Amino acid sequence: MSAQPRLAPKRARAKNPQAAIDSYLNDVAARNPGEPEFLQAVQEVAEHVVPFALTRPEYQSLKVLERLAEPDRLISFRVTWQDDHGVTHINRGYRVQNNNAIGPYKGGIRFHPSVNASILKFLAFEQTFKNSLTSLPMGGGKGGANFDPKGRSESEIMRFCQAFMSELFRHIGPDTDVPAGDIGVGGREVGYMYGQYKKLTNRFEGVLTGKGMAFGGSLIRPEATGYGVVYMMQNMLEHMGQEVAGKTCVVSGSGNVATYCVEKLNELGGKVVTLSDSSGFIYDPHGIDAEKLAWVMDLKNVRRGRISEYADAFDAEFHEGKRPWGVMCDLAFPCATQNEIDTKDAKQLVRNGVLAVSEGANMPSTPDATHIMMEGGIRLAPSKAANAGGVAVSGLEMSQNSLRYNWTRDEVDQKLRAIMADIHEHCVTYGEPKAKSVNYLKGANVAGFVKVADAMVAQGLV
Ligand code: NDP
Ligand code: 2IT
Repeated sequence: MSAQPRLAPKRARAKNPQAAIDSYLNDVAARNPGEPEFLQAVQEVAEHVVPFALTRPEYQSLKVLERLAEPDRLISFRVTWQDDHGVTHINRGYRVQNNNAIGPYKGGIRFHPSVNASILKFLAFEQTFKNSLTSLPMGGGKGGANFDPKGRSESEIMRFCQAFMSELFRHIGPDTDVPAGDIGVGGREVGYMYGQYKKLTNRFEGVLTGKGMAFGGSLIRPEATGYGVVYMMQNMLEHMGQEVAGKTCVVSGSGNVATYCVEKLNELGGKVVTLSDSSGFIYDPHGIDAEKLAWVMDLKNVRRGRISEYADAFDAEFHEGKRPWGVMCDLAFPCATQNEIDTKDAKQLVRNGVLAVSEGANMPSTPDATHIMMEGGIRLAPSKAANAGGVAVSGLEMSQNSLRYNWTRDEVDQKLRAIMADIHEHCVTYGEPKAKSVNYLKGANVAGFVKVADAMVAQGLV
């Protein structure tokens, strides 16, 4: 048989782009009923990638886009554990291995009560494009469980992580699939999962990233996502002849991504006036400086408290049940969760004259909100580009584990800055550089797609 891919039939090549997008999305919708988040993620990519794929017949004949939207594997398993009172609990664990055309599956683990197949399939799909953008050899995957860590004791967290890994270990490996953290999973949980993996396999290897520094972690990995989100913003602002210094910034969330985003904004002379959690947001008109940020990190990582407590400790307002997008600012950084900016929020951001948005959370804006912001003149760095710094430094952690060596903080930070600058450049190249405003969404989608698609074509129908 010829190694050359077959050309698509003439009919397919002549298809008009909108008809091709509709047909692709209808097919994905029919195969994945009741999975709105997954469909949303595919839709966001299809808008730009389907028309691009129409120009390459081999992508069509080998159904590259269709294969990308059908995970290689979705593993679902029971997680059984006992709480401190001896009560037995059953949760559902997952690992979605979306695509490994350019490297082992790679992506975080989320522990949150909302976790289901749709959310993890959306995240694994996004991760495939994001990892490609980093230029490092990593495929796309995501995992998690519908476990709520809130209010759980240290020993309950440990037992849950061990129970989760007791099944996951047989599906992962340093050259197969390398998980890391995400919502509800940080250094503590990665440590417990690593310990259980080692116990079960008797192997000390780079099977997880985000590990502690004493057992194979990388400097800057905890900071990387938040720092990267700000480096992306810096690159966008430079492109517009602007800078972070002196800008008022609104940040949502108060976890890993949000807090290191604030740290970097402070370092660059920005003024951050909000943080949030699932109960509401705080508004501090004086700015969340380094001292207050240290207090927040202790609140969230040690005392495991609520952001409302900030308003009692400092001269600030707490807005219960609200999101921060109505607060006047120049720059916005959604760093909590998916769909946290809806059309109403987007219109408000446009009305407030916001210059640019850098998305720290995965898919934080609804599709309509994204269009409203972009059409309203806001420069928008989509999550798969803006938050890629986290997985990029995970990739660097894998490199260091393979080398059995550690780079310095400065070496890792320099590499992270270079990767984010490169991602920005790719977005500009593919995102209509001649137009008045760069379409970063289109740029990220197409640039992320090309490398994966070409690798899939080269590897044949597998
Ligand atoms: P954390 O668990 O450290 O923090 C999550 C924060 O978001 C908390 O403040 C949490 O509030 C809030 N939050 C979570 N769910 C909701 C919700 N449904 N409504 C409102 N607020 C919510 O997670 P991370 O900081 O790691 O992750 C934040 C986002 O960044 C996620 O979208 C994640 O996928 C993305 N991301 C993370 C990376 C990483 O390296 N960690 C890398 C790239 C992207 P509460 O405590 O009340 O739940
Ligand atoms: O969404 C993400 O990119 C992450 N949660 C980080 C994944 C990783 O493997 O570091």
